[in-house]
Amino acid sequence: MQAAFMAQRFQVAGRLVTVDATGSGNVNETFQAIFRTVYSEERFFLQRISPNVFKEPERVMENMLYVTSFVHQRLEDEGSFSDRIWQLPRIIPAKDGKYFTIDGDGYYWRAITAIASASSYNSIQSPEHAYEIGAVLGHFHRIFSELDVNHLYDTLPGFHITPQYLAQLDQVLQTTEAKERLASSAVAGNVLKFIDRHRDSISVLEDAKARGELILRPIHGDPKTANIMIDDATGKGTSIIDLDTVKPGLIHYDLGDCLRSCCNPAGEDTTELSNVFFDSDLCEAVLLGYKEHSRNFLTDADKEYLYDAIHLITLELAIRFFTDYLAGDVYFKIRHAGQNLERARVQIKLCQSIEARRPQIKRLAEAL
Ligand code: GN1
Ligand code: MG
Repeated sequence: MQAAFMAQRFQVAGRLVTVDATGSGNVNETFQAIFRTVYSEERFFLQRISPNVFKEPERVMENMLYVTSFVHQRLEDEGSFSDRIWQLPRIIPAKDGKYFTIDGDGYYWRAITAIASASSYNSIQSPEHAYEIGAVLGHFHRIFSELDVNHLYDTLPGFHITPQYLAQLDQVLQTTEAKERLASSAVAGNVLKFIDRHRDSISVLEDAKARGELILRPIHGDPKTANIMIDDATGKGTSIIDLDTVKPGLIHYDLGDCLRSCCNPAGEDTTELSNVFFDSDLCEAVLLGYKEHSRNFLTDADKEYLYDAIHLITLELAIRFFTDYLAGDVYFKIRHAGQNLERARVQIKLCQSIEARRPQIKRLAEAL
């Protein structure tokens, strides 16, 4: 098996015991590998970076190296003052000293340490879990804000620039394949109608950025529930994982993405649409954790656009899943046909629920 072969190219002591696909993540191929020596064991993640998504994998790894080196130092410096041991995975170098290795077909592989005795969840487990997710995002935003944005490559141009996703949808809609898929499904037609009704709100964050009200800062890019590790022993958040999309952006992309993910108790891959809604109590818990651990990092302008961010990033993900469904599933991995359309419907249902709770969400933002 190729993953087993690639796992042995990294600087890990001992002999390979198993390497299993984890099945999580919508973009990269991820495996968990176990190596053993006569007295210890090491578990780590082995990943094949998606070439459909990341066109410059070396830059992704350079960003990751810069971010992890900087953050590890900061976590150590602050260690004795903090209420817990904050963690961040480390890149395991290949045997030749590089931070990736390339297989015979040109795919990039990397190895990343696993955060031990901690778990991540695809959907929220409790209000305490929501608070801890907010705490982790707030903590890392505070530390990430000290990174020099000029040192970070934009590894995914257009990522979270919502008007560009809409333009891509419009382009895909011109293709024969998309027209056929649309014509054969009333559900797809309704998704498109919903998106069409929201065209006016698509550039709300980009416009605020252009007016200088919101500024570029280092962001995580993908702070969904599944990317936040919770310590099994204490129940506290301990780490944020998946550093592929750390890059300059608006922190609203992160806040919106984290809240759309955490506040939908059904999770984003459910097929039970009736269970999907935006839970504003969970939103309050996330924001409380965020506020305490970011140490009041948000400005008034940041708070002003919080509702828009939650609504927009949810709508954006609906557009992204829907576009990929129409294009023949070229970006997000699927486990069954039609999954990207199902995912788009979940985000639309969530968007409707966010709209219905606009006053509550606005009040929570004002109270921050
Ligand atoms: C993708 O691969 P994964 O699961 O980490 C995507 C995010 C989406 C997310 C939705 C680089 O993340 O933007 O919000 O799926 N990542 C990329 O689950 O496009
Ligand atoms: Mg990701």
